[in-house]
Formats: sequence, C-alpha cells, structure tokens
Amino acid sequence: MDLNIQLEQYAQNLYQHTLKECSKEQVYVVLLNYVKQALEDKEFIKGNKKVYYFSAEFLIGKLMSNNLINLGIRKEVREVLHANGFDLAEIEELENEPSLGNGGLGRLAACFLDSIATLNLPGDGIGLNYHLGLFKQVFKANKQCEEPNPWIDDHSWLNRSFKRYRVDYKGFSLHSVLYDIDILGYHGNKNQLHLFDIETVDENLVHDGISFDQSNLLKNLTLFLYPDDSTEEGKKLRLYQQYFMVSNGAQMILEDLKERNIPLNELDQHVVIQINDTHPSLVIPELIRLLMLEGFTIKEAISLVSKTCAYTNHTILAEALEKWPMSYLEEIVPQLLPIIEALDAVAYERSHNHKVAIIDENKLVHMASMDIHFGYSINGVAAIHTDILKNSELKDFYDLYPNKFNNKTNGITFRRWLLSCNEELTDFIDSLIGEGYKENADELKKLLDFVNDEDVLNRLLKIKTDKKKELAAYLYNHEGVKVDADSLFDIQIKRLHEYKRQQMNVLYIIHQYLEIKRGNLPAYPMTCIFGAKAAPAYTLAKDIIHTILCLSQIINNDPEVSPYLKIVMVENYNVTYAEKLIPAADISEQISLASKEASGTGNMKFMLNGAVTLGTDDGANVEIHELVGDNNIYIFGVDSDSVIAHYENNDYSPQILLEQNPELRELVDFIVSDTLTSVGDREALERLHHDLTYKDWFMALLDTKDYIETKQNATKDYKERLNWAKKMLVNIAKAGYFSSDRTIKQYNEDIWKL
Ligand code: GL5
Repeated sequence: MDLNIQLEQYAQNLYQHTLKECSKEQVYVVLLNYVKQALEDKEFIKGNKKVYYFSAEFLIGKLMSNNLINLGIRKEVREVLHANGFDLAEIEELENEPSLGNGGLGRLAACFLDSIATLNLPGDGIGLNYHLGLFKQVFKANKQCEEPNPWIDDHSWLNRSFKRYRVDYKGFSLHSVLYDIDILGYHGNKNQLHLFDIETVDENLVHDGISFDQSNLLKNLTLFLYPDDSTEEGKKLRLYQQYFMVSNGAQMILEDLKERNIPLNELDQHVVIQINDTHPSLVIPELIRLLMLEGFTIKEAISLVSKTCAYTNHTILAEALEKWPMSYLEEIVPQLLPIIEALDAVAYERSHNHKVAIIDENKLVHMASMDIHFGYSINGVAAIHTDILKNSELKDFYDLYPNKFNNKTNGITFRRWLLSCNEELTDFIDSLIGEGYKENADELKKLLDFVNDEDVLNRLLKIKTDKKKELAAYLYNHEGVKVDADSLFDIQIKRLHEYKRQQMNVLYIIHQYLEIKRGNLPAYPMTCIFGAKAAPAYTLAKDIIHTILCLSQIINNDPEVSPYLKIVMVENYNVTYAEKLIPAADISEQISLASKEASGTGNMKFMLNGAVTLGTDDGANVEIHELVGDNNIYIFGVDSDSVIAHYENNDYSPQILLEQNPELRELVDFIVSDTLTSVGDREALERLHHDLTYKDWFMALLDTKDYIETKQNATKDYKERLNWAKKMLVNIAKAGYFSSDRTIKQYNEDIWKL
C-alpha cells in the first residue's frame, strides 16, 4: 500500500487526525508505530548456530534513521513528510537517544549488531535495560555536573517480551522482565537486542544529581550503567548487575535449545557466546552451574562451556580488567564460588604458573584469566593491540595457549556513520562510483580515480563546508557559541581519560593562545571542539574538563585571540552529537599515548567522512597510517615500544622534562596563572598542574612539543585547499577496510563459524 495512505491511517488511528493536522511529536509517534510494525513483519534470521553478544553496554544511538535506511524507505518517508509540511530531520531529532552505553566499547557492540544482521547471520545482543543509563552531563560554573538521563518514555523501540527468569542471590531472588529491540539488517531480516530488567526499579530513588541508595537492590538494580564504584556498595551493585545479565542470558540460551529439541550436550554446535570485555565473564561459571543442574558432571560442563565462549579484550588498562574479591562473590552469588575454585584448580593443573591463576594470593578472582582459560578464542581489537597482548600484557597466557589468540581489527557500520549522518557525501559518492560500496565497502577505493579531478575535489570541499555550517548553527543554538565555519575544525571527541590526553590538546591551546597574544598569528584560524564525559568519581578527568571550559571562556571572549582561535566543549556528548560533529571535522584528534588506545573507532568514523587524522601510532591509527600513507595523515610522538620501555624501566620524569624545556614549563604553569584562576576553581587547576608536573602517568609532556609542531604543519597544509582535498579523498577511499561488515565476516570465519 502507498506509504502516504499508511501513515495517514496510523495518524487517524492514533490521533484521529490527518497527518497534516498532527504535531511534530505526533508525527514522530506515527512514524515510530509504522516502522515498528514494519520491523515486526520482518522474519527472524534463522540458522543452525547463533552468536550471543554479551555486553554491559550497547550504545545504539537513535534508531529511527537507521531503521528507515535499512528498510530502504528513508527517501520515500522524507518525501511523504515533506508533502505534509514536515522535515524528516526535525522529526528524527525528537527521538530520545537510548542511554545504554558509555564509549567505544558500547558503540562497537551496536555497530556489530547492525553488521551481524546485515550479513544475515543469526546473532542477538544480551544486556541490561538501564533506566537512567549513563548520567547526563551539564556544565555549571565551568564544571561537569551529573544528572539522571531518563530516556525511556511511552513511545520507544522497546518491546516487552513474555520471557522471565528467576535469578538467585544469597538470601533472595529477583525475577526478570525482558525488553527486546528489533535489529534489522540493511535490506535484510532481523535479530534482536535483549535487555533484561526488573519490574520494581524506582527512578525516584535518585536525588542530588545522581546519588541514590546503593543497597536497595529491588529498586536500583537497573537504574544506572556503571554506578559509582568508589564505595564498596557501589562495587557490589555492579556485581549484582553483572550476574543478573549473565544468568538471564544463560537461562534464555538453554531454554531456547530445549524449545528447539536440541540436546544440551550439543550446546557448542548451536551457540557461541562472545564475551565483550570482562563485565559478562561470570557467564562462564553460571553456564557451568546451570548445566550441572541439568545433570552434567562439572568436567563435562566445563568442557562444553569452554567450546562455547569466546572473549574479546578491549583494553590493557588494569582498571578495566576486573578482579572481584572472593568475599563479594561469597556474599552475593555463593553458588558460583565452588565452580570458580574448580576452574582455578584446572587452570593451575594446566599451567603450573601462578601468574595465570584465576584466584590470586589476595583472594581476588581475575575475570580475564577465567575467560582466557575457559574461552576458546581470545582476540584484541587492532593489530598493535593484539601484539601487545601477546608479547607483554598477556604473554604468559599466550605462551600457554598460542592458538587461541587472534586479532579482529574493529570496524564501524557505514549505514550510520556515512549513509545516515552524511547524506550529502553519500549522494556524491553514489554519483561518482555507484552504490556498490554500500554492500561491499572496499569499492570506496574506486574514488581514487578522482584524486586529480579538480571538480570532484572542489565538491568535496563544498560538502565539508556545508556540514561545518550546519554544525556551526547547531553549536550556536545548543552551546551559545558562535564559530566561524571557514575556520579549521579540529575535533577531539571521546571519553575523558588521561591516556587519551585531552590535557595535551589543552597545552596546545595554551601555546596558541600565548603565541597569538604575542602577535604570532597562526597559519589559519582554528576552532577546537571537544566532547567528553568524565566518570563521576574520576577527579582528574573532571579537572581537565574544567580547564577546557575555563580556557574557552577566556579565549572566546578575548577579541585579540578569538578571530584566530575558538574553543568549544559541547555539553552531554553522545552518539547524536557525534553524528553532527564527525561530518564537519577537518582534523581528527587521535592522540592517545602509544600502546594505550586498544583501537579507537572514532578515528575510523572521521576518516570515512573526510577528516585527516592527527595522531600517534596507536590502536587502529597504525592501520589507518598504513592504508593512507605518510602524506595523508599526521603522525607524531614516541612509539609504543618506547612507551612500554619507559614503564618497565620506570624512567619517565615530567620534572626533568620541565627543567629542560622552559617553553613547556610556561604552558603547564599557565594552568595556574592568574588568567585562568580568575575564571576557574584554583584547587582543581592546581590539582591538574601538580599532576602534570610530578606524575603525568600518561606522558603527555613527552609528546607535547612534537604534537604542537605537527599540528602547526597540518594547519599550514590546510591552507592549500586542493591539496588538502586530495588527502580527504584518499582517506574516504581507504576507509572501506574499517567497515564493521568486514570485522564481522572475520569474527564469523575465524571464531563463530555460524
Ligand atoms: C575500548 C577501547 O578503549 C577502545 O580503544 C576500543 O576501540 C573500544 C572498542 O574495542 O573499546 N575499551 C573500553 O572499555 N572502551 C573503549 O572504547 O570504552
């Protein structure tokens, strides 16, 4: 039936209005209901074997535009709405962004679900339905404050399922409820994201920002993603959450097998569980426990589970490799302890090496160790990251199980990160090389034929400028800052963490500010844009945000400086914001300390949208560098081997660097200058100053000089517009490798074998 007529029918049924008579909000609901029905009508992807992607985070972003694209009706819907006086972009804007993730790890999970469905592979996500999700960031007095981020309203993509399970904790049980979100492949069929929840969550428990009674599990279990774990209660709450997720997921998997009359001893032939970082690691002992309840011996259960589970490591930072005290497990899920002890014994039998123990001498249970001993595949997320795992971080494990280790370089879904967020560029690419690249991203290489075509290069520049104008208007409306769309847009958007070195970017900004004040004007005006949330208990990260906001206040209001330099830190950076920022970027800041960024995926999104990377040889930057060549990327800084050596030899000293470099000292000292303290909180600024001076654990000062020089070179090159456009084109053309379709094909061929 004609789309217009169908939408009219929905409008009639829901509101007794014609489409034209509906408000924008009503049009959104009309469209939501129409699309949900279209998804409902799609078939589930079927197969003999299915992957379950267990993850604490699914940073799925708004879903309307992606669903329209995957249904193949976005253009048609736009026309129908337009004919009725509505703008699809405005309607899409009304959707609440689900708040189910924090950073790249969660966004990767979302890209993977899209690609799994697009490749027509059976695969579902398993996670939790956090009502308030990750906090909402607001700025007050140049500081980050946290507020609840309610995102679920009466009209959402969640479908209530009839499935329920009982999850036992020591002394009590919780009954789950399940919400599913349909995940449609591009022009294909669907899988699901399963989000477990409890009925009794009480959002009113929250007061004063995001504080709440952390002990009241019946009311708080699924309130927040990553509740503050600086207290013991907070840590335990995370453990309660993790067990809830994995127990529900494991029960659902076994129930499904039974319904299909598949004997449970064939588990590994029909199911793969991909453990996304260590948050879901308890699925291993839980599945063993459930199988034992079904009559398997522990030996049989361990063997079966070991053939079913695979683990992805997403970081080498110790803070993210979770270790749970045995005492917590005893207090919360005592039923798992004998199993974990048995696993520890098996691990020791195999290795005779305490360095790979599951339970250490301090009675801490190492989740990653359990995954590696009892998973059949261990992968890192970029070539250099996997090498570091093999050769240093997890060397003892690699020596024990060399065949389990493999690399799967991350990827991104082009449906969201090109087709949806940059239609102008998409249409232009279509006009040059056809649409084949949408199914086979490698075909983007065909763009290289145009590298000397001035018309094409000028069009690319024009599209970029248009996206910058759009962003400038948005920033004016949302942040109240006027930026010049003709300036160079330099963008660093990612979680706030010292290893990502936003503080080094701060030192660059201070350098430029001081230079401009001295009359040394930059080669080109620049707008430096940041987006980042800091974990609520991560004081230094919040200090860095504070410093950026203070700098922006000083610089943007200084008429001597602001024509050449503007600073914008966007509030509450999220997927929706990223979709506006990335198409408008000229320079993509990927400046982590080499060896520390496992992969990065923002780097890929920027590249695909024609931004040029300024980065260290870290994570997937290394692969981007190899693909585009020296001329189309700006690489600086010490390499990862030197960094690892510094840590091993414990010989890095910011103090010595500062003594030898008065210029560097001037930059660092500016953080506590009268200029900055006049608008900022002295204590916070001093804390950052002190840290950089005496600690600088992520060696920002080591690379600052090289960073500033390289960024200045990039700025000079930017002036040569056609030459710069060539770099843009090469980056787009070489981005095909970073399609998550490629990544998922590799997961399937090497690990899942669906
Ligand atoms: C991360 C890494 O830090 C990123 O480098 C990586 O790209 C991402 C996906 O593999 O995983 N690990 C992590 O905990 N978050 C990440 O972004 O949040």
